Amino acid sequence: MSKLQDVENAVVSGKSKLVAGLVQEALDEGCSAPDILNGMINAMGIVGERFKKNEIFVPEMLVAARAMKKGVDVLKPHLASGSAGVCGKAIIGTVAGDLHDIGKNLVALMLKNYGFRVVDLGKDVSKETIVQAVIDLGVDVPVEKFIETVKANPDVKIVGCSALLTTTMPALKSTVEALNAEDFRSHIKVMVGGAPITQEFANEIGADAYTPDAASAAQKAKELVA
Ligand code: B1M
Repeated sequence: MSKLQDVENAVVSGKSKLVAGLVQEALDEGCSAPDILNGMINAMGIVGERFKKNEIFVPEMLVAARAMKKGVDVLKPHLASGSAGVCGKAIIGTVAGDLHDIGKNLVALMLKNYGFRVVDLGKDVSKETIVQAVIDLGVDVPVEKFIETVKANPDVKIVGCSALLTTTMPALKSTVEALNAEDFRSHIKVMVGGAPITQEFANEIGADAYTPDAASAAQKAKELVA
C-alpha cells in the first residue's frame, strides 16, 4: 500500500500519533506536499460520508480532525510559497455558530505563504521583526469581533470568512452585510468560502470574492490587493 494511502487511512481512523510520522515518511519518499494535503482532505471527505450514514459519530469526526491537524503541522514548511514581496494584512475567521477550522487554517497558512504579512522595521533596522499579520480570529466569531478587529487594524486589506454548515450560511450573510455597512468597507476586500458556499451565494450577500479552496483563496487575495 502506498504511503499516501497510509496517511489517508490514519486520518480516517483518527490515529493522531501515527499521522505526523507517516506524513514525514511520505515526504521522504518523494510525495509532494500538495498531494499529501489532498489525500488528507480526501480522508475528511470519507469521514464526512461515514458520519452522514451514521456509521460514525461526532467524537470520531473530532479525532479525525485532530489527526489531520498533526499531519498539516508537518506539511506547513513544505507547502508551496507564492510569496513575492509583502501583500499586507488579512483577518480570517469562521463565522458565529461554526466550529470547523481546518479549512480556515489552511486558508490562513496559504495567505501567509503568499506574502500576507507586514515587516515591522521598528526603530532599529538590525532588529527587523517580521510580524505575522494574518490575524486569525478562530472559530465561532461574532460579527462584532470582525468589525472591531478591522477598526483596530486600519491597514487590513482582506477579511476572510469561512462557513462549513448550511445552518451557519445565514451567519456568513449577516457578517458580510454588517461589514458592507461600515465606513471602512471601501478599504477592504471581503472573501468567503467553505464547503456549502457558492459563487452565487457570495454574490447574493455582497462579498468581493468566493474561492473553493485554500490555494485559490490566497491567489485571489493577492490579485485583489494588487
Ligand atoms: Co462537522 N460537519 N459537524 N465536524 N464536519 C461537516 C461539515 C458535514 C458536511 C459532515 C456530513 O454530514 N457529511 C456536516 C455539515 C452538513 C451541512 O451543513 N450540510 C457537519 C455537521 C452536521 C456537523 C455537526 C452539526 C454535527 C453534530 O454535532 N451533529 C457539528 C457542528 C458543530 C459546529 O460547528 N457548531 C459538527 C462538528 C464537527 C467536529 C467539531 C467534530 C469536526 C470539526 C473539527 C475542526 O474543524 N476542528 C467536524 C468535521 C471534522 C467535519 C468534516 C468531517 C470535515 C471538515 C473538514 O475539516 N474538512 C465535514 C465533512 C466534510 O467536509 N466532507 C463535516 C477538510 C477541510 C480542509 O475542508 O473545511 O471544506 P473545508 O475547507 C476547504 C474549502 O471549503 C475551502 O478551503 C478548504 C480546502 O482547501 N475553504 C475556504 C474553507 N474556508 C474557506 C474560506 C475561504 C476560501 C476557501 O475564503 C475566506
